[in-house]
Amino acid sequence: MLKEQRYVTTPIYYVNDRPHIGHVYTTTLCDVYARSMRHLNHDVFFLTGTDEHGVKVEQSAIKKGVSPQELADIHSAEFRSIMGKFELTNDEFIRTTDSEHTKQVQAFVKTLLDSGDVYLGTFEGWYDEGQEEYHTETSARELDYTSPINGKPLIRSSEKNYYFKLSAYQDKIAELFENNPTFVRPESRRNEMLGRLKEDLLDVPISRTNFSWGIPLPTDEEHVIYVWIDALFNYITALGLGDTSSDIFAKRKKYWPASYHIIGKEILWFHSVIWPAVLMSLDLPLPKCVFAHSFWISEGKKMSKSMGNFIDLELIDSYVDKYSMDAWRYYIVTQGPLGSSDADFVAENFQDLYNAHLVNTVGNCTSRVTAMLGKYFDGVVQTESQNGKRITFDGFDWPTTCESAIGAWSLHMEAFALDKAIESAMCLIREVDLFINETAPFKLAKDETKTAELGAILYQCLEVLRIASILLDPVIPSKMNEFRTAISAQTINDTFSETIAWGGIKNGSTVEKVALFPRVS
Ligand code: ME8
Repeated sequence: MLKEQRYVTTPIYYVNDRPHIGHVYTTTLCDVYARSMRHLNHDVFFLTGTDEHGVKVEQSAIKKGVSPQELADIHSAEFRSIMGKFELTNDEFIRTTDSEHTKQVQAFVKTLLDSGDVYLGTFEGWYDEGQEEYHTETSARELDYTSPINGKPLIRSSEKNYYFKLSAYQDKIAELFENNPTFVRPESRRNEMLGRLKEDLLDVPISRTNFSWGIPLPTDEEHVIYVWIDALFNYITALGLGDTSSDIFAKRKKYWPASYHIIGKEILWFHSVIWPAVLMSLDLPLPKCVFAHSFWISEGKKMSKSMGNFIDLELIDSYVDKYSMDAWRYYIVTQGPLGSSDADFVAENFQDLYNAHLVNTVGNCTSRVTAMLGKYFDGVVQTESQNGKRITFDGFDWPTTCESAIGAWSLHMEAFALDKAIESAMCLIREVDLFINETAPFKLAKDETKTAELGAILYQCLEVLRIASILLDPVIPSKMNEFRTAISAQTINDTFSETIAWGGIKNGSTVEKVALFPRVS
């Protein structure tokens, strides 16, 4: 079967500081998407990594008395370690100090220099040091001359740099937005960009001279490549697109263009305007979608170390220890800021959601069904048929219900509506609870003439739970794996449509009682 490619990327993370909930969140979203696309038998490439050059890293290193490379090594290793820890299944972890990356960035910049889209010029504007970004007079005024990210004053600054003629791409970018209404999602973010695109586009620096920790400009030693240009290229250098004679290119060129660049809202301009214009200049295809989620805030306020509401790895660990890694993943993916509003991380909400969704729904239903099979049939799965005919129950056409849930799940996952996809699986489980309440197997168990019905009810419950467990697998992989092992279900193999089809559980197979999500107070 010919597989389709799916390429999903996270931003690459700055190594001037340690990872926090924001980084874990974006990467987990991509992980859920990547896992679901693998289940759907697509050929997936999931990229993450670290952004290691620039003033911020240079200055942090000076403060700590280490070299920028040493600082980058320490923090990049910590970012890499969160991948294993949070069960994030990235296929590659790129570092912008990797020689494969730097070599290709120089090659791309050389092509830009030769294309006529780059010139040496002087620019004066309002500079956000933390974000390494220039603002025009209008946008600086709107921001009250302070950084929207860290609140520090913008600095009036003038620089002689190489500039990319973003202004020459004004019409093409406008066309891109017009012709592809889903190029930027969600729609509210797209509208923000459309608003900004009404102003004349300013050319953007691609080189800097005020620091040295960066990739040297191939044609002018006084300049290093601007960290944002260096960083954006990671999405294609990881695939070897800048070195067409490499093995990496031969193996990975098929993944471009990306299906999704998943990012936070604060870096959307770079990804949805500057990056496409650079790709247009290089004559390369554009990513299919840039999806910008909103921010986690904490206990009602912007996260800040000085306010004491910062969600760092240590705090995350305390949740993982108390509730399990899967519970952590479930909470951030279903309650996180995927849409246009920020999401508030509140300890009480975590506990409530854990109890309602994981303990009372997934945990309770799986333990209820496996316990009844143990009690009434010694843990042996019965057939759902009698005299060659399926026993059915009024109002519950399970094969059809499951089929439509699987269809909805697939569509939502493909569209990166992860919360909706997960909800379609949770609905199945709630319906199993309803089925149990309506058919009352515990009553049938008292009547020997009803053994066939009882066996059929429990078969159907277990089979729906098995199917739901495959659909929930991308978000809570360990627990769902534990469940499928306990019910002797086959592993999720290469043919999704067969594995997920009704009838996967064979009668005669054995089932152990499970307790997936213990109650926590
Ligand atoms: O911007 N809530 O790196 P970075 C949710 N190196 N997500 C958050 C968040 C929050 N409160 N805070 C951060 C950079 N994030 C550049 C990117 S890409 C070519 C270069 C997440 O370490 C979110 O994904 O500051 C955001 O875009 C990213 O972390 C920024 O990470």
